[in-house]
Amino acid sequence: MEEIFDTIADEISRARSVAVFTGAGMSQESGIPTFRDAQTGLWARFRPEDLATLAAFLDDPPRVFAWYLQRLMSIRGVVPNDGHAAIASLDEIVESVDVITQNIDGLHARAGSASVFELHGSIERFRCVASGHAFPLDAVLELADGSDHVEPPACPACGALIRPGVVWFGEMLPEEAVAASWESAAKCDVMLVVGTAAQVFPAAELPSVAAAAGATIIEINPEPTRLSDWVGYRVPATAAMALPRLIDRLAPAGSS
Ligand code: BV8
Repeated sequence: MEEIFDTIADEISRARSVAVFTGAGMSQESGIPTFRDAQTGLWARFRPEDLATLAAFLDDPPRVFAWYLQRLMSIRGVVPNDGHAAIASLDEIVESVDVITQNIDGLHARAGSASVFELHGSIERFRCVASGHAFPLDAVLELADGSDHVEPPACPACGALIRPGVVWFGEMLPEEAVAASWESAAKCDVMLVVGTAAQVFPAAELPSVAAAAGATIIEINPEPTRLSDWVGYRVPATAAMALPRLIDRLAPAGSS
């Protein structure tokens, strides 16, 4: 496997622009369960449309709000892993680096990546379901009691329910993040695709957008995905194992 790291490092060293497209696998080694892992996956116990939709929230606000509170508390307890740190260090090596993430855990920004587009929002943001007014995270954290039912607070301005600032199934992705992500994918020389099964759309279209524009696609994932047959390079390894090995070749030890 060593030679593939040399080849990929050479591709990146010649790139002016790199896009890093990440999914739940990126945070798995930080201790956050992915969605599809059979045993620990968040969806192992229910179907996504059962909870991750506006309809589910309006149907049973305390149950859905409690699920996000539980996930928020678990994310508050973790830190970025060596994979997040390696991606952040690309900012010092490549002229232009954008991180396009499907993750809602905020770990790329906490690791220090300067340009992060959150296609599916953030679990650390909350807003009024009616007006979209932001609601303070601290006020939400005070409600966390680990239970399966937590009454969402009411918007102080209009009394409507406060909801998580994530993109639910059936909801449009944030316009700004979409525009920036599609632009980044269309202009990058290399796209690293890390830790995603590429099954959720429209985000999963991004590797094809980059490839159509002539980018080299590099997949880092211990398991094959629907992309694996056509990507330029496939590294059958985890994010926290593969990415630091790649960076070591790009910024030899002791370099500034
Ligand atoms: C939209 C936030 C359009 C919430 C998420 C039928 C009905 C309705 C909609 C649809 C439909 N059919 C298709 C759709 C579109 C739908 C969709 O794609 N559905 C899928 C299920 C088929 N998409 C949408 O609804 C989107 N909106 O289309 O709107 C529209 C049009 C008009 C008008 C209005 C709207 C919105 C999608 C966003 C949903 N929100 N998250 C929350 O988190 O609760 S999605 C959520 O799941 C994540 O954000 C992520 O995107 C996705 C999980 O995927 P992955 O990240 O890939 O994770 P997964 O577990 O699947 O895979 C992990 C991978 O990592 C694996 O490959 C594994 O091998 C690997 N791995 C594991 N460990 C490691 C590792 N890799 C590296 N290192 C490791 N250590």
